Amino acid sequence: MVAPGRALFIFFGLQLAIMAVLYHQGYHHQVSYVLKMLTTSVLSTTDTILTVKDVYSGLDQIQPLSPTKEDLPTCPKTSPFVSGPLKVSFPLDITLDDIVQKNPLVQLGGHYQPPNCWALHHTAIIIPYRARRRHLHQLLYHLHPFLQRQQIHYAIYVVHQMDNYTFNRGKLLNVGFKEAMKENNWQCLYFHDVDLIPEDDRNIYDCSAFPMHASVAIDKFQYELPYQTYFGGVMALQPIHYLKINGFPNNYWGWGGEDDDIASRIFLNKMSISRPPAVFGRYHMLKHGHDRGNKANPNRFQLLSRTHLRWRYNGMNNLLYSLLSKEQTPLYTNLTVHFGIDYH
Ligand code: BGN
Repeated sequence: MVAPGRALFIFFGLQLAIMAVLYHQGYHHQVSYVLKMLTTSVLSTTDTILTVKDVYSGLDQIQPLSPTKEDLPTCPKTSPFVSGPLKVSFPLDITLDDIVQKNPLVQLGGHYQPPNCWALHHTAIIIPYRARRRHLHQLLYHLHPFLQRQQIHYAIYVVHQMDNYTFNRGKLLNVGFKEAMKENNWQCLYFHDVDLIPEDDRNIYDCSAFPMHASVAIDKFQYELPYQTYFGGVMALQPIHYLKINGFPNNYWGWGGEDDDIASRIFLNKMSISRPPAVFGRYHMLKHGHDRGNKANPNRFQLLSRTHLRWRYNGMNNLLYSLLSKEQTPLYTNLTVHFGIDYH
């Protein structure tokens, strides 16, 4: 009699051998299809074993430890509050006051440090914004506890384009970078669309050796990358890398292309893009109609074809803006900017 464990081992060994032979005989597509099916089913089974939690669950256990900060231990590599898939749901008509009540440890300007250990990660979140109040409230409701689960030191900056010119996401992100770095020596910057809600807290908001594309599986795109070099939605860079590629281009007015441009800048600088596993990098996109002042940019194809010639002269080193106000609100730092008629 063969022990059941051993029989299973032999069975899988045989399957693998058969697939290797088939692959060798030219059945590449069929073999990769079977392998893909197997890995997705294994990953989805492990995912269903993990229970889907409320993003606030367990956070009441985070309490200040000792009275002197010097005595604090370093936070563990893996936070004990990280658990896996999270529920994405919001109370009806959330107000900012409700979110403040639910996040008592968040300080003015949307700053947070774990109260009982020294954080290993120091991350600024930059959100480009115009006229999406409900989405901003929903994102703040979810993102604050999401980041606290990860025991990160963080702050949230909302960069608000306050004029009637066409929306300019790239330029807003450059402003966010500049203003956030004036405030603190952040090690990592997350550039975060207002309508993307992370669905799994194992998607840790820290930086890696290469620029990171976090939103790899968005429900709107059936939880798959729309194309291989897609770098939109939520992405992160270390400051040194952001400056090396000269940040985002400032001259993409309207929808589309600025994310492809920054991806090109990364490749032109001989870096590659890191991505979390697709089961971690899952996002729900909040529904919205057409944004006024953000129609598709007809020049984006031509601009993109010239990135290799222009990236050195267009970005952080020619950024012009007027900062109308910088306001520390209880849940975020609000940077209001005006670009004027500046077509850099
Ligand atoms: C692409 C857009 C991106 C956008 C994604 C996903 C362009 C440039 C022309 C090739 N790029 O097509 O900006 O993030 O779709 O919506 O339009």
